[in-house]
Amino acid sequence: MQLTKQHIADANGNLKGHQADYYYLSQKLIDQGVDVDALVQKVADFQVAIPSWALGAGGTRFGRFSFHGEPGNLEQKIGDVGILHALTQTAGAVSLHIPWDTPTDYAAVKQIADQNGIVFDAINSNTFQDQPGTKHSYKHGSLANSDEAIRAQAVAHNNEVVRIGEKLGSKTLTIWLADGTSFPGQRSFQKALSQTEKSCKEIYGELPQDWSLLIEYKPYEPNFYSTVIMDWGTSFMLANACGDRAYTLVDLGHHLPNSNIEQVVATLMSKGKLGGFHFNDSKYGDDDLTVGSIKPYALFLIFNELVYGMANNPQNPDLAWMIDASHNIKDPLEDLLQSLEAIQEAYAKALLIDQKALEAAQLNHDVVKCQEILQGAYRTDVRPLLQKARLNGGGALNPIEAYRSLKVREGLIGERGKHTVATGL
Ligand code: RM4
Ligand code: MN
Ligand code: MN
Repeated sequence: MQLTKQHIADANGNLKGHQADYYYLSQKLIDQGVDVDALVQKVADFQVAIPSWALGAGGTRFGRFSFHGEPGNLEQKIGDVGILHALTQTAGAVSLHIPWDTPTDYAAVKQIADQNGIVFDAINSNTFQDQPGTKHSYKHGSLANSDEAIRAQAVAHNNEVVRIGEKLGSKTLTIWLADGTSFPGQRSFQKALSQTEKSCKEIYGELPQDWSLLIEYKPYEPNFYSTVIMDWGTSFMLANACGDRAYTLVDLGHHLPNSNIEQVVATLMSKGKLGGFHFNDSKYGDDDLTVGSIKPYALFLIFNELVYGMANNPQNPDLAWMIDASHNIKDPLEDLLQSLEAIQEAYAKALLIDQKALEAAQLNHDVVKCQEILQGAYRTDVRPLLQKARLNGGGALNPIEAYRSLKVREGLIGERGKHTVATGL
């Protein structure tokens, strides 16, 4: 099922209401000195990768309720990303997870991606599960394992993932490790960390010259006592040990409650070491909920630092943006549409912050004014700007309404059947 511009224009119908909203908001912003066209263009240029594992229903430890019409293979998954991109014009990339989504027919996969305007962003390895046919088990760790043969197998897997990515045009490898311990005394912290550093350096050493390495961190789960790469500091240290093209990746759900993620972002960007970003939202742990569904103001504050860093830290690379959410009870595509909208909304609001006025208020120690500036931007309803950015690219006025009125899920069920199950967690 491919959505054409005509399908979407039909679903959009009359644009008069939008035009009136856009006119009103843009006049107000122009009066405030905002370059509205430039802002709309920035929003339109912001592309977020969809992970191949997020297109089916996610499970929990207690069960998994699959969703009808799930993509049954990689080609269908890319087709789903194409639907998201056609509607939103902001999901022009896919992030594959190997071996869940190892291509069997590269030419076919590339052709479907091309047809849908999708590129291959960061590619993810998986040494947190055992795969059929592998000699050694990762039950007691992979890159951190005390057994050299197991570490070698995990390093070889990462090298293989890079070779797969090279065939698709990807330029970035993301490593997330489950390695850690569930009980005190189970393993030496120091040895686990130094083995991990050695393994990461081996992987980095085999990377093509135009590739980068992203190192993700997470404080706990699946291990409940310790995780080897537990926080941004550990990831930063490993990235520095590897070299210039190794960076830290921040996943919003991978922090202990109440961590100041915006400050982590600012610190890493000032050092030129923030390479990737995984969006989701959470209440308690790595909940992988829809972006902006729980803490939208925190997301806005994080975007404030990202926007500042993108403008002021030329030493920091372009970031690999990805949604890393799981959809246990919603239609995965509708959930992703909600996440994409929330990301753009937070980004557009952060772009509205008057950085000069904020700096002046900071230098005057005018704490009240600083808060007024941030909250003034946050309270602006920027949705007409997002609509404008989408419409300029041929996208939907309201992606979820269009998805429903075009009966996309019904179409997918018709093509794939009710009981397909996507690979992933
Ligand atoms: C992890 C982490 C990784 C993702 C896996 C599926 O918690 O967020 O980024 O690859 O889940
Ligand atoms: Mn992640
Ligand atoms: Mn996670």
